[in-house]
Amino acid sequence: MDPASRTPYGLVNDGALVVADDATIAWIGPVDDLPPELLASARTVEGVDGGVITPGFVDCHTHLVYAGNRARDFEMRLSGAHYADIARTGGGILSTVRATREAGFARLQAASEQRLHALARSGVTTVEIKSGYGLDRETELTMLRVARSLGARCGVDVRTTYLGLHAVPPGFTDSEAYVDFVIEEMLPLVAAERLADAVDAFCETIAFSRAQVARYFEAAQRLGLPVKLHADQLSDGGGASLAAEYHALSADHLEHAAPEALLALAQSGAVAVLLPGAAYFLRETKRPPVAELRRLGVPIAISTDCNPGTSPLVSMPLALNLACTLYGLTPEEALTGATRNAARALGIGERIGTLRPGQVADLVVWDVDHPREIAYGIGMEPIRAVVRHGQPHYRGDSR
Ligand code: DI6
Ligand code: FE
Repeated sequence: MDPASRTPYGLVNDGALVVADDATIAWIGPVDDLPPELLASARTVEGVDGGVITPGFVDCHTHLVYAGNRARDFEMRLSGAHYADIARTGGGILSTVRATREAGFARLQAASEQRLHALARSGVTTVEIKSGYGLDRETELTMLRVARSLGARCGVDVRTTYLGLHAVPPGFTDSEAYVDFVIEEMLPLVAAERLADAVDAFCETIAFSRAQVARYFEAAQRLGLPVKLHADQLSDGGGASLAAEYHALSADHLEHAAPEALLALAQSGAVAVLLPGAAYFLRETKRPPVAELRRLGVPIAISTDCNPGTSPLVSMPLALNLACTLYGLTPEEALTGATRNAARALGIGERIGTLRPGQVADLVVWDVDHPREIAYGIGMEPIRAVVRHGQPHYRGDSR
């Protein structure tokens, strides 16, 4: 699918795709236009009769490294408790922090690996993984190391994000003192060990203020680390305009974003990452401003937000379905959001996310007649194969 072409979905009928020895796409187009010398020099030729090929999914916002689960919170919310109340009374994120601190590297790796395998089977070839359930020096570094280790184990490219400002951990009575600790000790350490590709923060009434996040972003940028933000998920905390001000790679969630902040977001070039799994699981009825984002031309990405508290979701096709049913995205927008725009949200759109020459050959071969079927199924994952760096990786058992 060539994004430059104007056919819906950029679909090429009766197409051919050539992978070079360096695992990039060498050529793509209608099979009738395939230069004969390319076919003659090919080492292997595979037919995908009747199938559809898309770029591999890029899951650009996950918290999949954690221990334990939050089924108890789920039960409490269904009996009337609110997410923010559970968080304020030591449940929520802090209960996952306790479990994650206790787990240690090996248990954390084993639990997280299962989730990443599930995502990979659902077509994900690149994943972003955040820290943020350690919130102390040792466990945050362990989380980032576990995240990095999972790439080779699951055959997925991993981008790591240091989520230092996720919650104020026990032992800090004052959130300012925790922000100081993160800025003075953690950011320099994470940067020196090259453990993170970016940093993130939770800008929210129950988490960190705009001023605190601004201070953290400045410190991160001085160390050369790109920033992104959990913006206006539960309330309007000025997150969208803050993300714009600091030229964040992405502003994520945005359910409660102020309409006047969106123009600044558009001008900043940030990607809006929408996370319908969290809206579904929290039964949030406030919708992100999709029409306004479209009107302003803000690229929209879709991700699972895989995490124990608000989105225990390990399927990208299901995330696409939720984006369509809950947010009114078209199946085509959802697919673009999970590939091209998600790659852009990670700052790696030059290398992955589309099918064009020069891009890495990360592909999904779908057992469908048309790409609209990818977002259509609820829990269907009609995957014939996932190809990573030009090599068949997962073989599906669809149909
Ligand atoms: N927003 C989210 O949706 C997750 N983190 C965040 O900042 C939730 C994390 C959790 O509840 O464990
Ligand atoms: Fe999140």
